[in-house]
Amino acid sequence: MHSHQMTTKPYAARRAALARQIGPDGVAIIPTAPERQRNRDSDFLYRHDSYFYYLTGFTEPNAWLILTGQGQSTLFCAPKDLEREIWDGYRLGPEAAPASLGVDEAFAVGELDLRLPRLLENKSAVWYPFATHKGLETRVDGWLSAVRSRVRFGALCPEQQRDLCGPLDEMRLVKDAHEQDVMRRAAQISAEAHVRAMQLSARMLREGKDVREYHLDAELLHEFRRQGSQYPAYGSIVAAGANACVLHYRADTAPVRDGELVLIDAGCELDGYASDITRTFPANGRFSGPQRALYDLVLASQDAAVAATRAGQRFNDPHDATVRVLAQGMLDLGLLDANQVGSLEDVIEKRAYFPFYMHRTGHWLGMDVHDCGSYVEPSQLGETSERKDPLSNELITNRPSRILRPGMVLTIEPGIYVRAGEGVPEQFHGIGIRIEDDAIVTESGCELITRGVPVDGDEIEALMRG
Ligand SMILES: [Mn+2]
Repeated sequence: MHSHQMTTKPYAARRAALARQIGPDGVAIIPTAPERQRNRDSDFLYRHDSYFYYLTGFTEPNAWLILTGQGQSTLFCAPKDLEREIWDGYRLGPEAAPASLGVDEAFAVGELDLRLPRLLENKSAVWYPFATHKGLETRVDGWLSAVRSRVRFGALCPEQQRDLCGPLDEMRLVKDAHEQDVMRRAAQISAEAHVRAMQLSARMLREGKDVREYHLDAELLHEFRRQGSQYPAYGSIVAAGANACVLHYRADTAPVRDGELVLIDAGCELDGYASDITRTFPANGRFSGPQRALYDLVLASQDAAVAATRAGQRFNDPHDATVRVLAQGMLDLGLLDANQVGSLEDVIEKRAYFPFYMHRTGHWLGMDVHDCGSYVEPSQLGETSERKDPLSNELITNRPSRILRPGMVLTIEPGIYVRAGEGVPEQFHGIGIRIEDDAIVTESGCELITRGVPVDGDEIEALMRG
């Protein structure tokens, strides 16, 4: 896709860092993703494996990276085949791979079974991603038994199998300069796509047209592709009116009505990296009073979360900050009745806000939209405490949540979802709002990389005016 023009430096640096972690007697096996059939002889659009791409920058299917703890890298890839390339497209091929990708050597993927046992010989541990590739364990078994059949000639067979996800997830959690740069560009493209979708909605309504969710979805896609993004990073949510209260709603055929809100949760993937933006805006470009009251509450809760996002804070801190602001707002706006639920502290303690705010305030973001990386602090794994969940009565084991470090990237996405129901003020019925931005953690705070599309209510109205 873009391997011919890429720099090999960041990938070589990551391979070297991983080699150090698996140790001189280790060897790692990293396959890319398989092609997947959609129906009959059509495949789904191909997407490489994120771990594999992280270490190679290579986007072709049918490829494997073998990395020794001494830093020797071997790539197996599809061989040049002019006839196949006429049908399926260009292949890099093993002859060109070392110069193009910076690996030490490369072979045709058909030689994998022949060569792999030799690469595993005399190593003490074989590393590969556990529970990630169907059938990989069985293939490793086969290669190990091939090594074992040679032990009487003096070969040593690895005695340990280790999960490569451990060290790789930790590495991927902190984004290097190259990754941050790609993520900033992905975020900017997505922001511009959101601006266009907002403007299209207002314009079509002004022109008296029949606006559907798919019109706005098409506008997003157009801008993603126009700016070189390969595809959406996840299924775009374009939810008109009360559809916004369905958390995993997808862009469908529902009409976008004058007077209602539209919630769009969509982001492009650029060169392997995701962006993830949610904006909620009035379809016609003007908030009603109740819409604006809830909108400003969610925005205030996001401000609080942003203020709680910096190196040294914990992953849960932005969520706790969000909940405090949202819970107070629910009391103030009459969504919660203090006579029934008690004080702010009671609302937080008993999770009484849950019917209107039922998800977490963020997640790691990277190559995968819900990116890898542990949410608990590795240095405090043993510090457990137990509490009873006030809603389910389940006993939950808590561990201290992750301490944020510069270069970690997370989303900050509070929301409020008001379904019609008894005791719920009617003016808020069917309103669903979420505001989501992507943040790179810095020493002193965080860098919001998605503010190319505004969040302020007045600014959104201004950009939607004709
Ligand atoms: Mn998200």
